[in-house]
Amino acid sequence: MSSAGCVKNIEKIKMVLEEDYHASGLNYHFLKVGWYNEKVTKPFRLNYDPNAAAFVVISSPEMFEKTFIPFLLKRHCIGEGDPLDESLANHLKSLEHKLDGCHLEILQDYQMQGNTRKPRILVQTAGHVSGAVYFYQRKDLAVDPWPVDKRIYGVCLHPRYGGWFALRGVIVFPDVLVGDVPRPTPVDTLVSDEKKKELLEKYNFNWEDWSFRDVIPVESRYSELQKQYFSTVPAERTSIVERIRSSCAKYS
Ligand code: B12
Repeated sequence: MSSAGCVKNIEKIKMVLEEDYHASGLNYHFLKVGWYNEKVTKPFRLNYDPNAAAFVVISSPEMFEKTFIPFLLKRHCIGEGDPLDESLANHLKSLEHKLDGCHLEILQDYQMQGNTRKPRILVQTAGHVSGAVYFYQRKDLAVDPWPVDKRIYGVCLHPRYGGWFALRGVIVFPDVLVGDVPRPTPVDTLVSDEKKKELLEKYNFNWEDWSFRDVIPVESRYSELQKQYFSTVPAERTSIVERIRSSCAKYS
C-alpha cells in the first residue's frame, strides 16, 4: 500500500491506537526498533532503522468479547488457520485504513522466520522494552535455584492484568522515525527472589492450572468462556465456536 497519505506523526498514530483500544480490547505500547534490537541476539534482530516507531500489541481480558466473538458471529465459515489468530490479523490489518494508508508491517507472535523455527518477533522482549510488561527471566534472580541444565522459560507480568493477557505481536512503521525519547521502565511488581521463583515455577511446571497469572493482585481476568476456549486443544474448539454462534443474541 502507498504511504503517500500517511501522516508521519507519532502522536496521531498513538491517538488512533488509543481509540482502537476502547473498541477492541487491544492495548498498543510504543517502542523504538533499536531498543528491541539492543536486547536480542543477532538471529532475532529486526531489519529496520533503529529509530523506526513500533508498537507492541497486548490483548487485555476484554479482547475475547470485544473482538473475537464479534468476528466469529460475522463469519459464515472459518478458514483452516486458528480463528483467533485470523481475527487478530484481520483487526490489525484494518488499522492501515484508519491510519491514512501509513505503511505498516505486522509481526505476529505465531509467525516464524521463513521455514525456520525462529519466531519473527520475541514479543516478551518487545513488551519489556516498551515498558508495558516486565519480562522475568531466571537471570533476574540474585541466586539461581535450578539445575544449570534445566530449561526455565521466562514470563511477563502486566501491572494491571498480572498474567491475564497475551502479547499478540508488534506493528512496525518503517518510515516513521522518532528522535530521542525517554525509555519507559517496566514496573517490577515482584519484590523478592522468592516471588520471582514462585512465578517462574508456576509458569514452567504448572502453567495449565492458570495460577502463574495470579501471583499479583489483578484488575480483571478472562471470562469463564474465554478460559474454557483456551484450555481446549485447538482441534476441539469447533464445538465452543458453534456454541458461541448459537447463543449470538447474547452478544449482538
Ligand atoms: C516457542 C514458544 C513456546 C515454546 C518454547 C518456550 C520458549 N520461551 O522458548 C513452548 C511450546 C514450550 C511454549 C509453551 C508455553 N507458552 Co509459549 N511461546 C513461544 C513463542 C512462540 C516463542 C518463544 C521463543 O521461541 N523464544 C526464543 C528464546 C530464545 O527467547 P528468550 O528466551 O526470550 O531469549 C531472548 C531474551 O532473553 C532476550 N534478552 C536477552 N537479554 C535480555 C535482557 C532483557 C532485560 C530483556 C527484556 C530481554 C533480553 O534475548 C534473547 C534472544 O536473543 C512465544 C511468542 C513469541 N513470538 O515470542 C510464546 C509465548 C512466550 N508463550 C506464551 C505462553 C502463555 C505459553 C504457555 C503458557 C502455553 C500457552 N500458550 O498458553 C506455555 C508455558 C511454558 C511451558 N511451561 O510449557 C506467552 C507468554 C506470555 C507471557 N505472559 O509472558 C507467549 C509470549 C505467547 C503470547 N502470545 O503471549 N511456548
